[in-house]
Amino acid sequence: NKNSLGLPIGTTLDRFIKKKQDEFEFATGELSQLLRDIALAGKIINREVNKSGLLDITGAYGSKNVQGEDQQKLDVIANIRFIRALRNGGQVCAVVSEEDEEIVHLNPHCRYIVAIDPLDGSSNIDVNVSIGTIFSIYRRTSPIGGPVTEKDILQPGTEQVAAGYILYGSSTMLVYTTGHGVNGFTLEPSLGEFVLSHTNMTCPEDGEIYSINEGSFHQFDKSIQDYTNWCKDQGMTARYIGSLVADYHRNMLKGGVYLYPNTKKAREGKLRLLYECNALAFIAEQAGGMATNGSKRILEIAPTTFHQRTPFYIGSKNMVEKVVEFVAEKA
Ligand code: AHM
Ligand code: MG
Repeated sequence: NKNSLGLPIGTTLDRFIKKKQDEFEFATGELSQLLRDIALAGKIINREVNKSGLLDITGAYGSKNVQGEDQQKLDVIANIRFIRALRNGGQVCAVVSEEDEEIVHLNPHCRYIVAIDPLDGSSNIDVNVSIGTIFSIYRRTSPIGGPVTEKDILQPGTEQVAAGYILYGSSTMLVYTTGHGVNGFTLEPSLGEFVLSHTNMTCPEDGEIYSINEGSFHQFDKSIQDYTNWCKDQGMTARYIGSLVADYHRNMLKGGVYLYPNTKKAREGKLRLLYECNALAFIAEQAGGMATNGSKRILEIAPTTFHQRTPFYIGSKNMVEKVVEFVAEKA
């Protein structure tokens, strides 16, 4: 029941991070603090998510909450909470978020940049289905103390220092990597602590599950249409929650492939490179899986804009390679 660090199942996230810092990884402790801040934000968002069905009820008493703020949608609340936690934690100079058009500038004397989707799976928020938070951490390349530049933000995924996600599912989990394997922590609600539950997570090389929104079939390129038909010929299982984190997480554990291709409506695909795809691609590779846009490794795509989209194929290695074969044949 011990992982490679000799830490037993049940170790709290805080202790795990501390132990890693002591042993080899983050000399200054700043990254450790940042990871703890993200976990704290996750717990706060988890609390909001859990009572989300009650928001309308409390809203019925008036459109303002106790602080006099207007009642807001959960994804907006999550963004506010997340950025507040990062600001108070004091390790981050800038945030790029799905919820903010522009960069959010925090403390210029800090080293780290965070890219986040505070609450992904927006169509599932109001219907009590799993949703997630996705985050990537980068080191700025410009000098500490000066203004954060566009170049600091537009780094390829290979430069991630750490990345992870929080899944608000039947239980709440935080999964992250710093480039030394992937570990998963489950929130123990009565303690309010994430505890180590999944050590050195790996993704099976093969699987039976394919996850794609087949309602858009007629909008796919022929290669992806052929691929989904091939999946059916193989007798595979279709699973699609419509929540990237949940779909990815299931496939990583069970073996499967997730596809969000370019479509006639979404010509570049739908998902965002900086705060949706890169984090999951880093985790997938650390777990022995693979992530591509069809012709290029996701982590090597050089971003040109903050909110850019990309076709996204991720999951079990052999299954993603099969998708690449189909895409290459029709190119
Ligand atoms: P969002 O950022 O607006 O929530 O959109 C991202 C979500 C993913 O979680 C999910 O995989 C995908 O959109 C589903 O899209 P679709 O409904 O087109 O299948
Ligand atoms: Mg999103």
